[in-house]
Amino acid sequence: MKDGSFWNKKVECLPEKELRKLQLERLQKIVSYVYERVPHYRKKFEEAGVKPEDIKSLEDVRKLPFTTKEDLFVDYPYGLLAVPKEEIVRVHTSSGTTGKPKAIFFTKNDIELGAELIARCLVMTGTTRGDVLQNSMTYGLFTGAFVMHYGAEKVGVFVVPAGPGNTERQLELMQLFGTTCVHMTPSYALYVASLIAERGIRDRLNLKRAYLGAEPYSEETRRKIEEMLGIDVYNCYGLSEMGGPGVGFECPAKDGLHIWEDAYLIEVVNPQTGEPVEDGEVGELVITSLCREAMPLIRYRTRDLTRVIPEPCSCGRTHKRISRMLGRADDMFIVKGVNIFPQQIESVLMGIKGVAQNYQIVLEGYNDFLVRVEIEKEFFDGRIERLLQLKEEITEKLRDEIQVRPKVELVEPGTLPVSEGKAKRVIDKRKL
Ligand code: DLL
Repeated sequence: MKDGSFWNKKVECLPEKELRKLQLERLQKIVSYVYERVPHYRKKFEEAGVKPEDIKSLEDVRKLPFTTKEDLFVDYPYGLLAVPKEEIVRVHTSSGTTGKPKAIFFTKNDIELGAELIARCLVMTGTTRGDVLQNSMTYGLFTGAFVMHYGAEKVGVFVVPAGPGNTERQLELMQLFGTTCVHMTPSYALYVASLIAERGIRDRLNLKRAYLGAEPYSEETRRKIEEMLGIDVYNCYGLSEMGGPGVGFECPAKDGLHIWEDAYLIEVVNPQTGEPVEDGEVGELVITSLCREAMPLIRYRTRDLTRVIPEPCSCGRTHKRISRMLGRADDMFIVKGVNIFPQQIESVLMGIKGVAQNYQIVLEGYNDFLVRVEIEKEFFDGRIERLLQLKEEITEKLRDEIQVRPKVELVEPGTLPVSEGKAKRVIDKRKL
């Protein structure tokens, strides 16, 4: 493990007992706070027959009803606002697959909280004053860029607010300012890395680290990007509803994401029943924000699937770790009765030599689906045998992983649409 350092060592290494005590105090406070200030919460608590004073231990959180995405649309957009409107200093939105975007409000303290948590994440992974962070997430209604930006500035990092896209310009900026770290989605990072390889400019860059998040990706993808660029890749998890990126972040051990538990109380539940699963078992992540002011959420169902890593971390931080997201419950698709997550496919593809950076999954019917894969240029040199062999290898490895044999189509690099933000990997023709 490489040396990491601390932004707020006292809190980051708070002994377990004190951390739980702090969480309980904050939980009790936030439950009373929303009960008093948000009629929708009061109504839900009353329907569930629970009062703030019933929360006597952290386990008592289970007495409280879940908050779901649907609750964010009650008396939209201000239905869950817990402060007078004058206290709002910013809104971020997150578009679901359909309909209206979720609107998430921030007070000044909420902005400060996001910056504080990101500051911990950056310093933990070795980024500090003197570093140059190229922020290639979208600036705007999306939380991704702004929250990272404020956190980086708080640390004293030199931020290049590049935004996404215009990859030529991204490469120019990297060279001009000696960018040491980038913040982008993993799908875009794969594309940027492929362009850097194609131009042969890796040695002219000063890149050391990439913070990749906003969408699920596999360990194989991390490894591939690390190898292509000769850097360390850290996984960054978050969601607008909880204030954006930095809810969970990898430390230099790169073995799970620490959740900042002084700010978030997490549970992992069975997505069907809502019952808690054992530590170490996969389930849906449920988060209660303990410190947010404008719009705290109680037991929010993220739909993200993960598991708690029960062992203590070698970095010394006491805050619980979760595994990288195994996918979103909503992203799962069923073919021939088998449940498949896009990430299983990604993980197989990115581990195969010859596979390039991009792929697409096309759901054609309920019994078959197609995986389109970009293959390294050198495979298109007329040697059909080699191509067919690779196609067979991909098909077999996918079948081993998912138990269904997909159709596989090999295409040249640059054929599939490039994503600059969150990638759309699955085309569901059954719904078109
Ligand atoms: O994506 C916040 C963010 C920005 C996180 C930048 C990291 C970096 P939303 O647009 O509201 O917010 O989307 C949140 O994206 O519930 C997950 O399904 C997915 N997601 C975010 N980070 C990761 C990650 C931002 N590291 C939704 N791994 C979440 C897997 C992720 N999925």
